[in-house]
Amino acid sequence: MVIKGTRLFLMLATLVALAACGGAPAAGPTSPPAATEAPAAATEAPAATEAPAAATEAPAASGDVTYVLVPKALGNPYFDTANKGAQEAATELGVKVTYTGPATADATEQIQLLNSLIAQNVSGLAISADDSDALVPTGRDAIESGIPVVTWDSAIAEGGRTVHIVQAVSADIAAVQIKMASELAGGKGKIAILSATSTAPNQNEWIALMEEELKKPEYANLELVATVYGDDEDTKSYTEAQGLMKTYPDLKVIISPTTVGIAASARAVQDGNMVGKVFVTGLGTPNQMREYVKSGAAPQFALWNPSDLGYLAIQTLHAIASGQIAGEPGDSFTAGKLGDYTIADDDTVLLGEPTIFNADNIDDFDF
Ligand code: RAM
Repeated sequence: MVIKGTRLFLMLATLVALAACGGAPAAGPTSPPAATEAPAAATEAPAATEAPAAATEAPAASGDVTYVLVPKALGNPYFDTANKGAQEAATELGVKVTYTGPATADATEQIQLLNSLIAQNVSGLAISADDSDALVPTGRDAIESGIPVVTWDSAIAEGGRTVHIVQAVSADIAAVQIKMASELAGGKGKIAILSATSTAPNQNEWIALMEEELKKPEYANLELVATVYGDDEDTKSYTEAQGLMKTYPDLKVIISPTTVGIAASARAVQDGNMVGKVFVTGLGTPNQMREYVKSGAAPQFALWNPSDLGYLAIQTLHAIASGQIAGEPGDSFTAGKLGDYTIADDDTVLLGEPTIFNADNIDDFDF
């Protein structure tokens, strides 16, 4: 949380941080936004070292264009990987992409940051939203100011975005997690969900769809006993996982549809000597989960490629911001190495299908 008196400092620090990763806005006001709009996470900002230098050296094919990739929160390897893909797209397109977000996955902090970026008149925003509805007015403000808004990973509701990039079909993401959980539970027993924040648009959609999936006859013997929230913070997620195992001594599976929660849960299972009794599955990154796949704490989990997601978000944003497409349903564009995409009727663009990771393939991936 930001202490009021520090806001001006944080705001200035953010501007410096943005500039440090090649992110000074190209056009628009250079005067700083009002202090109340200062982002809370300024001091944690941009992974400047991860941005390829070529992003600033590439030919300025589109002039001085600066897009901003905004994750739910900084310090999450999933979002850092998305930024790698975003920087790759920036290099190819000859634009700048800066990476900045709130310190925690908090919608109020994210709105403050976005207000600041809108005031700086950046060329486009690519956002993973901390709250679907709360961000609509902010997204609308951006669009009305001529700043296209592409959401990716976690959507702002329609009206507050131009287009949303969907990582995989949501029902498939839910179904694969229940299938993996059922396999690990041997088809019967208690299962629990350990999610991110209680407002996370993507996790909440997947949880609702998992509850639907559990109504299928083949899952009649699985009992969902609890859904808890680790807020995409490692320590809180770890403590919540411990709490689940204590409250439900015969718990079979923890499903964690978040890369932070799944790694923390697997660690809690391992530290608590519960490997083989409680299994963890859900959505994780191979590099964070490799150890737990091999120990048996989390034998299988799923994910899409976050780098491709960040790459597609920037390619889509550029297609709209440069006027190649209006960003309307039916519009088609080419997203560099990923090929051709068309915006669907519900303002979405679909990346592809999730991959299941297990002992057989985990070493083939490095992200
Ligand atoms: C976390 C975040 C992100 C989600 C992944 C699976 O990193 O909550 O939004 O898509 O998990």
